Amino acid sequence: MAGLLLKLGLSLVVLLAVSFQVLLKEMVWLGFGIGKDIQPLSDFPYDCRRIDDDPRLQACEDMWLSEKTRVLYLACSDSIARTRWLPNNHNWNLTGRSQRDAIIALQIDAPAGKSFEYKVLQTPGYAGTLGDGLLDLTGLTGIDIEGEDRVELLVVNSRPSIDSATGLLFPDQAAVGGNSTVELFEVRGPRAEGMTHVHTFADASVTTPNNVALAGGNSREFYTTNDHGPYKVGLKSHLNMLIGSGEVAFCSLGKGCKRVSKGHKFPNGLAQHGGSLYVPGSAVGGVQVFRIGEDGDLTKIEDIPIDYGLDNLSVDANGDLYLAAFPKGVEIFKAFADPFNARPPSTVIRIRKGDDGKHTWEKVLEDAHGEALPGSTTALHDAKTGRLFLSSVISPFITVCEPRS
Ligand SMILES: *[C@@H]1O[C@H](CO)[C@@H](O)[C@H](O)[C@H]1NC(C)=O
Ligand SMILES: *[C@@H]1O[C@H](CO)[C@@H](O)[C@H](O)[C@H]1NC(C)=O
Ligand SMILES: CC(=O)N[C@H]1CO[C@H](CO)[C@@H](O)[C@@H]1O
Repeated sequence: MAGLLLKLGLSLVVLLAVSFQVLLKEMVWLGFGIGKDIQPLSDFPYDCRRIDDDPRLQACEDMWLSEKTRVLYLACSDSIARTRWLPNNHNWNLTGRSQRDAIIALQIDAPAGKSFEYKVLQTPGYAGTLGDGLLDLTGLTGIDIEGEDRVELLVVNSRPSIDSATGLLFPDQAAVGGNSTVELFEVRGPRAEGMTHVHTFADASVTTPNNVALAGGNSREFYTTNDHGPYKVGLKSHLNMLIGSGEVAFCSLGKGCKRVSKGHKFPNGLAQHGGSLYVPGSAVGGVQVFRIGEDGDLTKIEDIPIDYGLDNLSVDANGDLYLAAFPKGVEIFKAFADPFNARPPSTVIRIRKGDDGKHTWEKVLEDAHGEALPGSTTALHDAKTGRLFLSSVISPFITVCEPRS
């Protein structure tokens, strides 16, 4: 037994040493932005403004634009609470858990001062965890239902775990990890005051979900990234970027979920377009492209190497992909430590498919000094107006960039 343990221990050390050599170099380069020309905002043809005096537009991890109804849905939280409770970041302080996470429905064609008219969507009838009615929002996607004004939203809900022995929340969540689920809601019309809960996806293959993407033309089948893979807590959870424990899972209403891809290094905001699934990596730059097959199975078809730590991807109406990226990965950790004062640099990258079917990328916006952009975790392009919306899991504001005419 001792021999076996030693052997296991040794192979782990060897594995780590090898990973360190290969990976650490790349991570250090990405982490400190070595060898990059990080440009100031003024180099780009946009006028950007912060919407920074609105506590409801805080810590909006993710966004989805309903092209049909021109409503931008944002998964917003509370910047301070994010530093207390965020299972994907190993923050386990239940006392500090946000009491006001909500989906914000922003009417992007109805300006109101420097902001826009919006509704904070209520969730009547949604029980939350043990009847608290709370949501713990991170990833979000949605779909316009054909022939109707209705949209359906899928959200990642990073909930705390319940101790089945006591029927109460585990007092020490750090020991057991959270109980993240994916929730399906429907919103009836662009002016709706609330959203109706339709289904909770809770599954053993959905362990550390970070973001969601539809698999096809409905909300009943989707992909989610387990950013830490199966490891919610413990050493392997902390080493996820080195050991590449990240996964992609596929869920189908009624059939449950299964893991369809492994070996990812902190995969996060994935996106689907035209039968392909795009999975970015935060720890090691680049986007992996998969073809969606039978029953959610994935076949890798392309690697798009990009030397930035990448975050959430979104697709616009033209089929272009927009990526929020960290020119200096380490700066985002500072933002987590002090959300109200940090000025992390950020970059927005656009990926386009060429006539030869291959993808190329270019930088469309960068903010070397953190003048106006949040430490972006999501960038969304409104193809109709050319505007860019930027939001961040931690920043206490969102940013709107208007193309300069
Ligand atoms: C947990 O959160 C509460 C409320 O925000 C805070 O007062 C407390 O200091 C936090 N505890 C730790 C250990 O950080
Ligand atoms: C996790 O959430 C699901 C769905 O609400 C629930 O059935 C399950 O008991 C929860 N498990 C834990 C450990 O909290
Ligand atoms: C690295 C990072 O911040 N990625 C974010 C991408 O979006 C998911 C959910 O939308 C967040 O949980 C991640 O933190």
